[in-house]
Amino acid sequence: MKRILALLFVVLMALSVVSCTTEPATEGDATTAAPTTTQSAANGDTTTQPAGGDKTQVTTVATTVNTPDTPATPEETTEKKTEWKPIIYTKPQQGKLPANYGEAAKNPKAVSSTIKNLLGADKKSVGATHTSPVTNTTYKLKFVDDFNGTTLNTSNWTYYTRNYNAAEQSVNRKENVNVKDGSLVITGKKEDRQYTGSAETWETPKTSYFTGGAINSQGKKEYTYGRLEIMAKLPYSYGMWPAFWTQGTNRGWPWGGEIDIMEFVGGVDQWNNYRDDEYNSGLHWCDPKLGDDKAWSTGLDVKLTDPDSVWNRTDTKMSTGGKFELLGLSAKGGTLADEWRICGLEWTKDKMYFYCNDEVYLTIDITKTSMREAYHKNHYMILNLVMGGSWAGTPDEAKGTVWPQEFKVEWVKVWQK
Ligand SMILES: [Ca+2]
Repeated sequence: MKRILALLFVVLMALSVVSCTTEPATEGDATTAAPTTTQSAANGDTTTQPAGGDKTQVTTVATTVNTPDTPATPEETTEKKTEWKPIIYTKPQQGKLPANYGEAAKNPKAVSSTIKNLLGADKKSVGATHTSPVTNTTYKLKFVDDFNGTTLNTSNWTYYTRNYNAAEQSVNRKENVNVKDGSLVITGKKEDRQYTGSAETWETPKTSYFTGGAINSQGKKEYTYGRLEIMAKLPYSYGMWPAFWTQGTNRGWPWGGEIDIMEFVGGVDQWNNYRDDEYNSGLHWCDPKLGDDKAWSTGLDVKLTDPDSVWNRTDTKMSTGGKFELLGLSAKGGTLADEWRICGLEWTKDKMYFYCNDEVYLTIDITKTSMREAYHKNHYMILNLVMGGSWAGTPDEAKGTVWPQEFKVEWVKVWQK
C-alpha cells in the first residue's frame, strides 16, 4: 500500500503467480498456444510472456484468435474447409462485464456453513483455544474486535485520515468508517463535491471526489507471530482497493516490513484481467542496514521460482507475494463480494501462511537474512478502503464502477500460542 507499492505489485504479480498458482486452468479457458501480452508495470509497458508458463493467464482475454496454419487461397478453401472457431473465453472483456455483474454482491449470502464450521470462526472470547489446521499448533485467542455497538473501539483502533500511498486517488474520511449491525463498515463513495485530505509530509494533499477510510492499531494492538484474521465481505468493481495489512512498529516503512494479508483491486483492468474474483497477498521489506538511498529506491521483486538468485540480497528493498483466486466466478458475474470470507495469515518464526477460509494459497519463508527485523518484531494492523491509483485504476462508471461500495468486517482476531 505504500508509495510505489502499486507499481511494484503489478510487476511482482507477473513474476510470482507462476510459482504461487496451483489451480489448474479451468476447462475451456483460454490457455492458448499463442503468447499473451500482459502488463509489466503500471506505466503501461507491455511484455510478451511465453505461452503456457502462467496458468493465471486464463484471466487474460487475448485478442489473438485461431487462424489456419496456412493462409488459405480460394482454391485451397474449396478443397479443404477448415472451420474457423473463435477461442471461447470465460472472462469478460474490458467494458463488457457480465450482464448480472455484481448482482449477488448486492445481497450477499448470510455467513455460509462453510465458514461457521471453520475452526475458531465461532470463538469470540479471549482465551478461547483452537488448533490450527495449517500447522497443528494450538492457539489462544489473544485479541478480538467483534464490532458490536455503534462506535469504533478506540482502545483498539485509530482513525487514519492521511494517505498511505502516493498512488491513492481517494481521501480518507472518518465519516466513511462506521460500526453498525455488528460490523465495521468502510464506505467508498463518489461525492458531489471534492474533499482534500492531509497526506504524508512528502506528498501534496489529495483533493478528490472519491472518499474512503482507514483505521490502524498502531500503538494499541501490535503483535509478533500468531494468526491474524478477519471475516470480511469485500467491495467490488473497478477502482476499489480494500486491504487488511500490517506494518512493522519499530521502524518506518520499508525497514519495519509490510505484510499484505488481503489486498484487492476490482473490476476489469486495461489488460482485460477480471479481478473481482481474486485478491493478493505479499511482503515488502528491506535489510535493516540499508539507508534511505537504497531502502526507498527501486525495489526488487523476488521470484520465488528462482530463489537463490535474489533471496539473500540485502542491497535493495524487496517484495514477494501471490494471490488467492476463485476461478470461474467471472463468467457468472460473480465476485468475491458475494460471500463473507475469512482472510488470514498464520505467522510463525519460520514461515508465513496466507489462507482464505483456512485453505493456504501462499507460503513464504521468512528466515532470510534480510528479513531479520522486518518479520520478527511487532506489527500493527491496518484496515482501509481506498480508490484509484495506477494499480486499482481511477473509478469510472463506464468501466463498471458501482457506487457506493462497502468493505465490511465482521470481526478481527489475533491468535497466539
Ligand atoms: Ca461482528
